Amino acid sequence: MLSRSFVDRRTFLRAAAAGAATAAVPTLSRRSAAADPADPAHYPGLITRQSNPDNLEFPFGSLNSWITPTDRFYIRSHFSVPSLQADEWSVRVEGHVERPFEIGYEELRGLQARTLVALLECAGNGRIFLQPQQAGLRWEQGGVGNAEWTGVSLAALLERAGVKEGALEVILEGHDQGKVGAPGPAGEIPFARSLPLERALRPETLLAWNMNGSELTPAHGYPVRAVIPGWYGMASVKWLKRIIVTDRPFDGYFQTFSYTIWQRTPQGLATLAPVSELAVKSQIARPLSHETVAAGSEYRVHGAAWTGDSEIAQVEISTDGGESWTPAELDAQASRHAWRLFHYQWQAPKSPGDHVLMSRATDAAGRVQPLERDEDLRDAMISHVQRIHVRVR
Ligand SMILES: Nc1nc2c(c(=O)[nH]1)N[C@H]1C(S)=C(S)[C@@H](COP(=O)(O)O)O[C@H]1N2
Ligand SMILES: [Mo]
Repeated sequence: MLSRSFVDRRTFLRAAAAGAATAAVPTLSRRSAAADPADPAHYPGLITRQSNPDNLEFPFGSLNSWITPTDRFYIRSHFSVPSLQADEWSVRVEGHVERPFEIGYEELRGLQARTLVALLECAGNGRIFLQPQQAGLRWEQGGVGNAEWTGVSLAALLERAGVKEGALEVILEGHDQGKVGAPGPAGEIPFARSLPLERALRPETLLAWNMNGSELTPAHGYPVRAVIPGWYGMASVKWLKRIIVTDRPFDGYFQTFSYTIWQRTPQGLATLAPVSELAVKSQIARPLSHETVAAGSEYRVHGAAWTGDSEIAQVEISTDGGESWTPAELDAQASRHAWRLFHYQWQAPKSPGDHVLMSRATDAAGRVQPLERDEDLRDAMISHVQRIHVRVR
């Protein structure tokens, strides 16, 4: 499930040595100068988890559409939003290439465009459910959204630059920067993540300028961001500045000190790997945890399910704490790398009582959402089945 080119690097040993500090929340260096069209300090419809830098989540209980409207799409930023102007912006393609070049906004938008729907989920979504509590943003269920993106395949730019023999990864660097605190580098660093070359060359790996049919908002990466369908959100670098092809692994802060998980080698050793492909997961939007449901009523249980490089094959619901499971109905709207909405008509018992509802997704590759948390995943990839406590009265 994870790229082998990312595994077994000696530098992860250094990161491992600093393990306890990986959850440190980066501090910011300055207040955002950029403004969303609406007041930047207020994002109606989102729940604030942190201000300055602004991190906000979608109230998942209000899920009512396949596409998440832009003003309801979660925001995850490590530093303050850079103030950028499309007509002054350009991205540079450099490194292990034959012909490094720079391309501006208008020229980029003139290239062969693709539009696709893709889900982004923060690797920390659901962190509040972890026991013991982890440092880092306490996302509930709303660090996830499903949007339509328009842009150009990163592959087209890499082709123009001419990737040299021996290229291994492509680093995406953002315009935002700040201090991350010890044990990170002492000075400011930009947000940056690398992709294996194979992933960078997939046609659906986009440099996007539109979200849901309009230009990106400042918080979501204006003027141009990467969208890496099938991977956790941290790979979809916003406010793109540079694209650097390398012939060696990139061991940046955001893929060694943070956004990493433990994996087991065939010999049973633990080795650190960057978070990459999405795990199969479903979330119930309603009922909310501890919601009261009228005894004897017909209740529409609903939510969303998603996975990485596959498709949702089935979502099952349990209304008896996991004793028995019944398939939910999958809604018609489906596309690869998007989420799939589901619903289930629950006949609430006639007598009062407390019940535990659960949803469990399976994808076409045969992966099943786990019932228990895998502690090797540290504070990321929180995909285990959640127990929704409901009171029938
Ligand atoms: N330049 C930059 N890109 C970034 C980030 C960031 O802090 N800086 N955060 C990443 C993370 S962790 C996530 S989950 C997604 C969130 O994208 P969104 O804010 O548009 O929802 O952006 C990613 N891209
Ligand atoms: Mo994230």
